[in-house]
Amino acid sequence: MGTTRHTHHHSCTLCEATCGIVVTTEGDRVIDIRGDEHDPASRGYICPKATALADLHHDPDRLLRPMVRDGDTWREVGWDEAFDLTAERLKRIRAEHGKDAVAVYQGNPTAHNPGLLLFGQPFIRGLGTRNLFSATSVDQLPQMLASYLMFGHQALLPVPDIDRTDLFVCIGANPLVSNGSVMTAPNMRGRLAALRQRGGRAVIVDPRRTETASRAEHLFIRPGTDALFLLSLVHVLFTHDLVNTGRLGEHTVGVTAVKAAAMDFPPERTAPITGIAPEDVVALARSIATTERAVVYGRVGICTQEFGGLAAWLLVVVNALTGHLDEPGGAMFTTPAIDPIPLAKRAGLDGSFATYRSRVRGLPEFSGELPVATMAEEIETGGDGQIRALITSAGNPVLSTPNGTRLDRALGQLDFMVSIDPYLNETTRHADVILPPTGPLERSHYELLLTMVAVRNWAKYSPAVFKRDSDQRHDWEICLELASRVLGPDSLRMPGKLAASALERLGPDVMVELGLRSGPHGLRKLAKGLSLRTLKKHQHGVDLGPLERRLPDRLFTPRKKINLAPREYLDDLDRLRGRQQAWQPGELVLIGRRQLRSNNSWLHNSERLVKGKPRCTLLIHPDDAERSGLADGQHAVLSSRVGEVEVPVEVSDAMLPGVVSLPHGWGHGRDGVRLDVASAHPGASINDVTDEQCVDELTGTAALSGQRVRVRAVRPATV
Ligand SMILES: Nc1nc2c(c(=O)[nH]1)N[C@H]1C(S)=C(S)[C@@H](COP(=O)(O)OP(=O)(O)OC[C@H]3O[C@@H](n4cnc5c(=O)[nH]c(N)nc54)[C@H](O)[C@@H]3O)O[C@H]1N2
Ligand SMILES: Nc1nc2c(c(=O)[nH]1)N[C@H]1C(S)=C(S)[C@@H](COP(=O)(O)OP(=O)(O)OC[C@H]3O[C@@H](n4cnc5c(=O)[nH]c(N)nc54)[C@H](O)[C@@H]3O)O[C@H]1N2
Ligand code: SF4
Ligand SMILES: [Mo]
Repeated sequence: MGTTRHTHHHSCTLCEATCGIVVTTEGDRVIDIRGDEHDPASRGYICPKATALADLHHDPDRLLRPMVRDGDTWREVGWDEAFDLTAERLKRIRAEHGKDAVAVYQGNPTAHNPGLLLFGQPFIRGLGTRNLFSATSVDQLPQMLASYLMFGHQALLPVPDIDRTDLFVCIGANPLVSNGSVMTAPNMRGRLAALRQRGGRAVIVDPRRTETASRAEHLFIRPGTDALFLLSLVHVLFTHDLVNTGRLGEHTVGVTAVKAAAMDFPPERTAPITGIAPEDVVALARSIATTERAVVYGRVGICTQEFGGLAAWLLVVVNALTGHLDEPGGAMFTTPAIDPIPLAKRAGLDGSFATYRSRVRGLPEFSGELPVATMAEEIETGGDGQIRALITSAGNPVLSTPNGTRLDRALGQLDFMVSIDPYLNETTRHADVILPPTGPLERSHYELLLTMVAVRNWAKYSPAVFKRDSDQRHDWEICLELASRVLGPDSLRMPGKLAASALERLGPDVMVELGLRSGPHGLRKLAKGLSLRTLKKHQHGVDLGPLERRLPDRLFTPRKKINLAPREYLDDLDRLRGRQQAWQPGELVLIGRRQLRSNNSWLHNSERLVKGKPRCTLLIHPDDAERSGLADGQHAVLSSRVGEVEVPVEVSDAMLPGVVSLPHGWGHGRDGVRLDVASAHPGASINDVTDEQCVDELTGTAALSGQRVRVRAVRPATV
């Protein structure tokens, strides 16, 4: 009825690509979401998930007011009541049982939410508990550890310079579906097509012929064996005289130690284990070394496995030994407009490793966090330091961490749980209080974290699309309020030593302004430098150019040297040597997969993203299907030491024989969730099968990939 339409420029914050979007609204409705053609990074590209931002915004299941649980029923309460109750319970538990009795789990959307990053972190760190957990330990922890041990800072992650490389070696990542991770690069399909067009190559190393692999050269690898494969690559580099550390040679220590370590792993010895033929290893090593602009990149597949630590280290080693570190077309470092590293430094977040260990299983701390694979047992096991209360923020660990069934049970035995989350889902149903934050269209956005790992330097600020309701709270406001009530009004000392009360009025935008001005592209450095005002004028964002050489200046190691051979890794090689067994016939191992129309566990409540045939299927090679008496479409029971799920099978020769694949993030059939659409498309949770005892012993990262499983037909196939 004559309401005017407005267009807003914003970013999709669902995944790391952070594509620019144009949102058309009419009154309080989203009418349309499309790609912003003038966004310097995404240039009009979006994936099908962007439109789901509208579904999230209008989702009748989205919580808008705090909820308090009374037994099995929930009631909406005012913010004061919710905060009072939460603070009172958390304070009492801390007073009675000590700081470690309150645990925290932070999930993935934290990374896409600058308010939560800037204000959540100080609150959570301020609790002073050892029981901090996050999705990091089911994800990129090994890569952060490598950066910490080799470059001196956990956040100094190398990024593949995808637009200038001529050889993209991609190990354990599927960027055509994930849209790139630790590589903010919207439209990977376009970028890989451009690579081919300029005569370049992409080589994918993966146990499945993925969407990315089917458009590139592909080497099948047995899950969990990447460290062996990479050591053989290093072996060939040395034995074929292909090592050339280039410009950074004089800033690198440990080359001899790496050489000595690799000599035990000639490709002939590792081939029967990895499944990659020696001649393929030699050819690839030669290509990497002789292509001027080449890069070796890896992600989730190399991290969440038994030797994730070693594999993440060796990726950097190969790039360094072939002169592709910090060189155009290689593995480079960004120059973000707001540099999070000084911020992290001030918050004491440079990194740390194994300075203490978890109480029950002795898993190492990383940067003040313990591996989430141990969270359930830390709740269940009595004694000093037992977890009695849990704060979850932007996470759904019941679906996203190994042995979700056990965690599900353990959460039920907590004295108190509070969740900062917009949904009543598989995890938050255990909470006593849910504090729902504003949604992505109701807050301003500056891309703080992902500009650290983008393939070009760029900056963008977007004001909120919708003004939030006066009775809604941003994540950062929730964290600030909790900090003030649980830890005291002056507990949050942010950069610049502003007290909580001052920050309350200022919020993340002011932090962005301060960060921009003091950053490398800021007003202080350049006459026409960046400030919030200049960014507000450039609503599509500002391109700050291609990545530039940053080393050795950007190194944070004591002597400003790249440490190619940290002791931690050399010591872990013995464990790897002990595990060099060829595969047993009939052995079956599990890997995961991601799907374009979903994002971890929390986008299945959008009808347009879940419609169509069920997607939570078990991919299995025809030979394995036949041996198990399974036909396409039939239901199978997938089982392991910890549990079993029933899933339809999809017979596919894209799988390496002996490997089956189930996507993660499904399993919405649990009682008590308020997810209308998702509950009608529940699927099964892979993490009801993954074993929380399987970890990379070096880093504590969950070894989700490569676990032994069994598959049997629900009913034998009829003949
Ligand atoms: N088997 C297996 N397991 C895996 C993986 C795998 O590949 N295989 N992948 C792992 C990886 S890489 C990751 S990152 C983890 C993800 O693990 P999690 O982060 O634990 O899970 P998500 O599904 O991302 O859950 C996000 C939660 O945040 C809420 N949320 C969304 N936006 C916001 C917000 O702005 N503020 C707040 N406060 N809450 C919000 C959602 O409602 C949801 O409850 O899963 C891991 N688990
Ligand atoms: N559409 C969509 N996009 C997403 C997400 C999503 O859920 N859906 N999640 C986001 C998140 S949180 C993240 S962290 C990123 C992840 O981004 P990616 O890492 O690019 O995504 P994955 O699909 O997990 O890719 C891992 C690949 O490793 C392979 N793999 C498994 N085990 C092994 C192994 O032992 N060795 C090797 N070499 N490969 C192995 C798998 O087959 C898979 O192809 O994606 C992000 N983007
Ligand atoms: S790739 Fe899709 S989900 Fe990711 S930011 Fe772009 S539009 Fe959003
Ligand atoms: Mo992730």
